[in-house]
Amino acid sequence: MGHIFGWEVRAGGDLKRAFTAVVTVLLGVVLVFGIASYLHDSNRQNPPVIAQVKGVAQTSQGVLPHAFIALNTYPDSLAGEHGPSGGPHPDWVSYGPSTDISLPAHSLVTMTITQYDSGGTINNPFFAKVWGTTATPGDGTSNGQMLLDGKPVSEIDPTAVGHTFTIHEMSSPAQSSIFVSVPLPAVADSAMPDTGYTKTPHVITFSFITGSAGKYVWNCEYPCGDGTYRNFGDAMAARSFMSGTVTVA
Ligand SMILES: [Cu+2]
Repeated sequence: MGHIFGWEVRAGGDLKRAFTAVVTVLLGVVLVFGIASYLHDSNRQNPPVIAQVKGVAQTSQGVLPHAFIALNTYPDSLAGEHGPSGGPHPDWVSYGPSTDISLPAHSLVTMTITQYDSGGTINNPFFAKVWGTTATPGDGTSNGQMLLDGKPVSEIDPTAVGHTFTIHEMSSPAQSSIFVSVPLPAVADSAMPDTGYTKTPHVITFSFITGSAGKYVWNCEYPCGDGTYRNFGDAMAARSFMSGTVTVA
């Protein structure tokens, strides 16, 4: 007779069978916890970045609250929402501090993106152009432009794109339509340090007007996810790196 977790078992075959059963159950538990923690990590998200209203602005739709929000684009995942360890894919490119953003309804939103990543030729030059923006008061831009490192532009070199920030039109009668897309130029390879981030990122500022409350999605349209599917894999094929949600409330 032997005892395994209080069960009386006969020596020999029964003991072996009981041992095998216990090991199988333990392996199952380890596997389930492993998968759960992987899924938890891969869905890790910071709280949304919330645009802050600071005063009002004169716009084509009259005087509106003027909200400001800032995001960054990184050549890895070490500075954004995946935590200082970078989460499950520290070498994947990412937006931060979060890929979920929240904007006030019926407002002028001015967004600044600081772009630390390199890049290359975009597959679709449509996304090297600026779409859907309105003039940012006081910075010299017109409708359809963005401010790039202090200069108003309506497009960038399609052979030197780092990422895009593209809020997608949602075909729904229940919410206002928004389509905004801005290209973020690549930092030159010569300016990309071996470790840490470039001291000379590109700074892109643009504005757009929100409508009534709604939920939208955005993503990067430059195939920046190394790997499979002609660089549309990895970071481009997962949540919380190059895509996220826009909540207008
Ligand atoms: Cu990208």
